[in-house]
Formats: sequence, structure tokens, C-alpha cells
Amino acid sequence: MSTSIASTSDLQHQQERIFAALDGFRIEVPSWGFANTGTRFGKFVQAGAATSIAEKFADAGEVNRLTGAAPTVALHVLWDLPNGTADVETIRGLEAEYGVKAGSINPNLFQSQEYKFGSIANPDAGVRKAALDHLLESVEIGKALGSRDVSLWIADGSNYPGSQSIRRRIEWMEEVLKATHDAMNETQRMLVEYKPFEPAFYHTDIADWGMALHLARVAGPRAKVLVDTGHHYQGTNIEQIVAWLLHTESLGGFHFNDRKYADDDLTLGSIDPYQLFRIFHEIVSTPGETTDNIAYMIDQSHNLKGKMEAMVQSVVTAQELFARAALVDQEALTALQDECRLVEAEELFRSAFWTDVRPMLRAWRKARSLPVEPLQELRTSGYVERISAERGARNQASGGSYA
Ligand code: PSV
Ligand code: MN
Ligand code: MN
Repeated sequence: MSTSIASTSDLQHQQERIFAALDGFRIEVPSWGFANTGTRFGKFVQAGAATSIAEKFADAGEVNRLTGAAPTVALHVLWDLPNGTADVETIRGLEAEYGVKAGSINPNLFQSQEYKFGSIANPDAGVRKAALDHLLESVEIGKALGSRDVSLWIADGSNYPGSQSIRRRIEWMEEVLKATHDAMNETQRMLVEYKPFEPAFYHTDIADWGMALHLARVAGPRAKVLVDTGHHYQGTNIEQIVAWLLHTESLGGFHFNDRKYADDDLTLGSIDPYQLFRIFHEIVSTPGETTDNIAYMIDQSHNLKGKMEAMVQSVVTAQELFARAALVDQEALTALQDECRLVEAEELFRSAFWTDVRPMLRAWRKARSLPVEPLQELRTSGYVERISAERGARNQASGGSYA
């Protein structure tokens, strides 16, 4: 394989691929990524953290202005619409004001006291009914906002062997998810997220992609699996899971974040950018796959980094790694794979990963009238200083709650 310097026509070809990839790439930001969050040991309050849903929309709007790639914001019902459907009008007003739309609707089945022993898998039929009611309200919120995805993460599980029936809880979950799916309209989807542990430490009711896929299938045709990159055991081959979900047409979307140890919720690609490249490669190498069917979402929280900076870093990193994945010459790779030319195949793959696409990203931003250096633009715009001055006292006083 030639390793010579790319010719002008190669570069032009690369540019075309990258521009096309970036034009079609969108990633959703989480409302909770702008608010004060912490670890179970405490929170470090940031002066500029969002203290209301309006401020979360303002921040999301600013991230979209800077990157041109984040037009929607994921909402968590309990934190962002505490009055349920009664808050829809407020959200509509914020959409109009800040130029970003409500994205996925995330029911919250893990904070209320009644969910101590589970929500949709609770042995108490009354609690399961309360959980279903919340899911149904979330479906209605989605309908009212014209948002496609209701995104479920179920924290249910148990901490001690023998203390719960794993099998009966499966049946209870099937029942509730099916009833939720039945209530959705034709344009809505249900995303089922899995996570192996935390908060439960012995068994988690939806612990891996096999369990999520089964439940999605039982729920109905518009239920798909959501892969949160932080929700796997160390060493899990996540791109292989993605390939299987693509093959079975059951990949609904992602919660992207990075981690070193567990569900660390660090900024994208900060620890292992190659992994995110490999995940994107599975998608771009699937014939006929369009990114419209896959919800790319960020799910991260920053205890130490500035919220705005962290979010811009993550969106830009996602664009860079997606662009790099789009550079892989699929035809050439397939030929090398078929002939089992292992090193050449790997080198072709790695070369795309090691390509510095940043100059082409700058060219793309210029061509699309976006700030050429989003992070730099954030710094010089004075946005963070302004929100810190406006919100500082409130953050100090509240100790930084979600509300
Ligand atoms: C749980 O760890 C999770 O990944 C779920 O997606 C939640 O909705 C989100 O984090 C915020 O707590
Ligand atoms: Mn998640
Ligand atoms: Mn998580």
C-alpha cells in the first residue's frame, strides 16, 4: 500500500467526503449537562451553571450557534417538565426564543421514594402502575412537542442475591413497556437503554443489549436499543454490539460519553477517541444506513470542566471522529479484508483515524458561515462571563440543585 503524500485530487476527494459527512451530522445535547451535577461525594457549584429550563435552552442554543451541529436538546421530564404536559407551552416558547428544539424525552423512574424497590419491575402492582402513568405522560409530552424519541433508562435492580425474582421482574417490565409502546403514535419511537450496574449492585433488570433488545421486541416495532458508551464492562467490544444492532435493525441511538473506569460521563473521546471512531465506522460502513435513523446524543456531566466548554468540546470531537470514520475507503477495505491482507487492512483503517481532519473542519465551518474555531469563539464571545455574572448568586444560594 502506498504511503505517499496525498495528491491534490485525493485531498479534494477527502474534502468532499468530509463536507458531506458533516452536513448530515447532528448530535443532541442533554439539558442536564448544563446544570450543576456531581458525584455521590458532593458537587462543585459553577457560577455559570444553568439554574432553570430557560437557562438550559439558552446554553443549548449557544452551543448550536457555535457548532451548527446541535439543534436539539434532550429533556428529563422530572427535572425539566416537573408539571408534565402542563409545561409543554413553556418549552415551546423556549424553542422559539433560543432556536433549538426539544429532542428526546427522558422519563424519570429513579428519583421518587416510591421507586426504592424498582419502578416498572417493582413487585408492587401499584408502583408499576405509577411508573406506567409517568411513561404515558412522557409519551404525551413527546407527541405535544413533536419529539420523536421517548428514551428510557430503568434503574431497577436489586442489591442482594435471592432478594428479588429476576424472572418475574422480566414479565412485569414486558407488560409496562408494551403498554407504553401501544400509546405511542406512528412517528414516535421508544429507546431502551441498558446499564450493567449502578445504582443496583447485584442485578440490574436491563443490564445489557440482549435484555434491552428482547424488551424492545416485546414492546413493539418502534422500540429500539440505546447504547450508552459508559454502560459496559471494561474491555467490552462496543462496536461489535453496534454492528449486531445495525444488522438486526434495532439500533435506536447513542448516549455518548467517555470513561476510564465505570459510568464516568467524561467528555467524548477524552480517554479513547479510537473507540468512538470504531463505533462511527460501523455505522458509516453499513450499506444504506442513514444517520437519520440513529439518535446521536451526548450524555455527560462535568463536575470540574466548565459546562459550556465541555459541551462544545464534545460536539466538536464527535464531528472530528465522524469525519475521520467517513474517510475510510470502504471499497478498498472490503477488498483487503476479503483477501485477508490483515496489516494492510488495519493500516488503511488506522490511516483514516490518524488523519488530521481539523483543517477540513475549519474549511467546512467557513463554507457554512459558522465560527471557524468554536471553542475560541466561546472564549472571546464573553458568554460564559455573562452567564456567570447573571447566575452566580443563584448558584451560590442553591448549592447547585437541578431545578
Ligand atoms: C444513567 O446512568 C444515564 O446514563 C441515563 O441515561 C440517565 O437518563 C442519565 O444517565 C442521566 O442521569
Ligand atoms: Mn445514558
Ligand atoms: Mn449513564
